[in-house]
Amino acid sequence: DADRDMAALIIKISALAEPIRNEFALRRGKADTKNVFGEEQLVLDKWANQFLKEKLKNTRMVKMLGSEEESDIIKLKDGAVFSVTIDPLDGSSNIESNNLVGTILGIYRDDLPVQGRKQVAALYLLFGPVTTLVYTVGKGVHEFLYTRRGFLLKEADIKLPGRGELYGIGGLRKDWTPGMEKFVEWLEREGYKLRYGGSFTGDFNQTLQYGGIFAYPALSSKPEGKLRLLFEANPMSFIIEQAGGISSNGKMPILDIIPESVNQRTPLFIGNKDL
Ligand code: AHM
Ligand code: MG
Repeated sequence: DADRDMAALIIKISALAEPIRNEFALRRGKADTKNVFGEEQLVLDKWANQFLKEKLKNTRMVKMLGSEEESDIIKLKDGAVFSVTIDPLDGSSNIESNNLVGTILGIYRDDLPVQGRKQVAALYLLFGPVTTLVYTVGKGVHEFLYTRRGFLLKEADIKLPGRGELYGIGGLRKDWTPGMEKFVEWLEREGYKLRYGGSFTGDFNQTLQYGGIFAYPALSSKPEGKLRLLFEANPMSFIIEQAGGISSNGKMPILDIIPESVNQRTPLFIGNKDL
C-alpha cells in the first residue's frame, strides 16, 4: 500500500535488520561516553547510530536525519524526499542481560522537527527470539518475521484486542504522582497483569499483541518523563492509532504535540482507548 519511493526506503531499511542483529554478540560493553541526554552510551549504541546514519545516507532518499544519539538534525542529501528519525538501539540497557532491544524509525516528507501527525510511515525492528518488522504507512499495521528467505508476512492489519490484558509502567513507583498510583491500583483490581521489560520496543510490541497500556509517565524526578517525543513516542503513536489504539501525554494526543526542540521528552501513555 505504500507508494514506490516509500516502499523502496522501507525495503532498504528492512535489509539492515540482519547486519544490526549480527553485531549484538560482537560489540559488547560500555563506550565511556554519554549521549546528549547525559545517558551512558554502549559500544552498540554508537555503532548502530553510525551504521544507520551511513546506510540511510547511501539510500540518497533521505534529506534530514534526527537521531536519539545526536544533538542536532543532520542533513544527508539536499533535495531528497524523506526525513527520518531514529532510535538506533532502543532499550540498550537490555543488551547485557540479553533481553529485548529494538530500532525505531519515523518517516516524514516535511523537514524536522515537526509534529508527529505529519509522519508518512513509522516502523520498528524488534530483536527478540526472532526478528520482526512492524510498519505502517497510514493504511493499517503489518508485521513481518525475518527468516532465511527474508522478511515474510506474519500478520496483516493488526488491531488491538477489544479488551487488553497487560500493563507496564516505567519509573520508580515512589516518583509517580498520586493519580498514577491510583490508576495502577485500579488496573490491578480490574485484572490487568504487570509486564514490564525495560525496552520500549518490546513493551510496546506486547501491548500491540495482547492489548492494555504502556506508560512512562511524568515522575517527580523527571517531570517530562523519560521517552523522547521525536524518536520514541511519535513513531509508536502513529502505529498504535493505526491499530485502533491511542496515545497521550496525559493532556493531549502525542501526535498533535508541536515539538519545541529535537530532543524533547514527553510523558507517554499508549495502548487501548478505554485505558
Ligand atoms: P534508550 O533508548 O536509551 O534505551 O532509553 C529508552 C528506554 C526505553 O526502551 C524504555 O522504555 C525505558 O528506557 C526504560 O527505562 P527504565 O530503565 O527507567 O525502566
Ligand atoms: Mg529508546
